[in-house]
Parts: sequence; structure tokens; C-alpha cells
Amino acid sequence: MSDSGLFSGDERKKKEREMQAAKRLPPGQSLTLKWPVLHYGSVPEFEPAKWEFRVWGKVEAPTRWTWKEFGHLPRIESVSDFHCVTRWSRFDNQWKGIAFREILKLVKPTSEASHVLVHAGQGFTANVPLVDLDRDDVLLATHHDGQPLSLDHGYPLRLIVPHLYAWKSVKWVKGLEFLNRDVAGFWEKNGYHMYGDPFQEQRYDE
Ligand SMILES: Nc1nc2c(c(=O)[nH]1)N[C@H]1C(S)=C(S)[C@@H](COP(=O)(O)O)O[C@H]1N2
Ligand SMILES: [Mo]
Repeated sequence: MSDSGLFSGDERKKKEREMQAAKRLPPGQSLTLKWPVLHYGSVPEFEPAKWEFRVWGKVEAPTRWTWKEFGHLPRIESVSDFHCVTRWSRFDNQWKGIAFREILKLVKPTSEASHVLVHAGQGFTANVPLVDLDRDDVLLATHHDGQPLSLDHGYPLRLIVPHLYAWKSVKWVKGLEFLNRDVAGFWEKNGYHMYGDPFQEQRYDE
């Protein structure tokens, strides 16, 4: 990543120290004003007529939505910080999208459900405990800072889980698989931490 998105020298260091003291900037992170693009593989094409969002596994009501159907779900807005394991953090992102709790209300996880494997297609997945998705600030975002997401940042839909490292905030999300156990996703199989709490610096499994 180029340095141009970072605050300049002293100003940034001062802010970082303050934000670390206030427990808002996790340890080992730098602040950026720009929004880097980071992902494995290529950006998938969006074809509205073919797109579908699917929920399956340990739910009472397995569901498929077309893009049009998905568009009728109610929207919320939420402001949160974003922490990438490669050590940049971006504060105050304004997300708009569908509350994850709205999905939970519709699909009704069974009493066995404990984890979700989030699917993006092209083999990208991430595992998240169900309790970590059942939160006010978790959403399936369509907009960022007042603009539709760009293709690079996950258009048409991405998950946002602000309190975990950003590899859990899956771009181009297409499905949710509810499970009764924790199953490693793409980066987790490649050595990343199963949970990924930035404030505990749970970056890689040792
Ligand atoms: N589908 C998909 N989602 C993904 C990734 C990816 O490789 N594929 N990378 C993750 C990582 S490591 C980060 S830091 C964030 C970066 O999001 P951004 O490119 O919008 O900044 O997306 C996450 N979501
Ligand atoms: Mo990341």
C-alpha cells in the first residue's frame, strides 16, 4: 500500500497514540484516510439476472433471493471502523445495507446453529460464530459513505463485521451456510486465526 493515504507524519502518530490509548485503534495498526482495495483472486462480474443470495444449513427456512427480491428488504445505516490484518485501519465508515438481524429473523437458525460459513464464490469463504453476526452493527452492505459500493470493494453486496479483522467482511457475498461447528474458511485454512479479534491481535494461528 502506498503511504499517500496515511495522515502525514507527526499528526498521524499523535492521533494513533490517542486512539490506541482510547482503545479504538487496535494495537499494531496504522490509520488510513484512503480506502485500500485488498482481495485474493479477480473481481467477479455482477449479472443481476443471474445473481442469487442463498441461505442453507442449520436454518428452519432455507431461502434464495433474486437481486430484485433482495432489493425489497429494509435498509439500515451504521457507522463503524474497519481493521485489516495487514495493519491498516479506516475509521468512521458509513455503511448502508440489510441488517444481518433481518436475515436471521427470516431464515430462523435452528437451536443447533453455532457458526456461519460465509460464501463469496470463486472459493472464497470466511467462518464467523453466529453470536458475532447477531449484532446491531453487522450488515450486508450495498453502500459506503453515501455511494454504491464499487466493484473492487464488493459490489453488489458485502458483509461487514466491524469488530473482527476485515478478512471476515466478505466481499461479493453470495451465501450463508449455517453450521453446528466451526469450519475454517479460505484464509483460516491458510494460517489466519479462526476468530480474528483485532484488539487481541489474533492475526495468525501460531
Ligand atoms: N470475497 C472476498 N472478500 C474479501 C477478501 C477476498 O479476498 N475475497 N479479502 C478480505 C480482506 S483480507 C480485506 S482486508 C477486506 C478488504 O476490503 P476492501 O478491499 O474493501 O478494503 O476484504 C475482505 N473480503
Ligand atoms: Mo485484510
